[in-house]
Amino acid sequence: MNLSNMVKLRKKEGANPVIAEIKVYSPKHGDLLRGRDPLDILRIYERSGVAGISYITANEFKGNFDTLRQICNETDLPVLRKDFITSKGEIERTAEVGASAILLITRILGEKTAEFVDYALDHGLDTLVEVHSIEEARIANETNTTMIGINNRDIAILERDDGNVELTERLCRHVRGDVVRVSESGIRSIDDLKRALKCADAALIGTAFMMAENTEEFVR
Ligand code: IGP
Repeated sequence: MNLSNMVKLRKKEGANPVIAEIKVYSPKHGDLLRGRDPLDILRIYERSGVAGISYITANEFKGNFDTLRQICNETDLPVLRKDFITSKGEIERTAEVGASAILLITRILGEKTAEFVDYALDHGLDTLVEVHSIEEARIANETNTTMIGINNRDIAILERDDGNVELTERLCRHVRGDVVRVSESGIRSIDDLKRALKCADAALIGTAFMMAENTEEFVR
């Protein structure tokens, strides 16, 4: 099942739909793996009943494509590839490795976003189009994307911005309602998650999940 349908299924089941990120490093918090194997984290996430897995392949986050391949091979859950995608070749590569979805960032792609969305959809991928302002929401709304992500954090200054769920609350009504809406970044607690899910269909959580003793309590 693809990522957007998995989110809908989890919602129907009464769970909190969470896309859990295997985040090995954060520019702000440093190493998040603490000696663990990314695949061990994968098992923990799977057992918690998350809707999908996210993995960042970008260098800035010490990610790599081989680990993405491993994750895709090792799980039946839909996998989202996160990166700062600027070329269609990267979309092809993402589809080939067996990922379910790809992140496309309006801040980077601008008016080319719609074309990249169609290209990804044609390659069988689900698309998560990321926005951080009303203007970017307008760009995302005009595409055929299946999911729109409100990034609570400003990617231009990376993780010097902690991110606040308040942005999800403010931007949600500017995002088309017929797509899966995802609140991304800066979700630190179950309270934050509940706040995000009042307007969004799903939440994308990295740092808090990498640090949590119990990820299951976020999901149920
Ligand atoms: C996860 P957090 O605050 O839970 O660790 O955030 C995720 O949203 C964040 O890593 C992210 C990201 C991105 C990373 C959102 N958009 C684009 C790299 C590229």
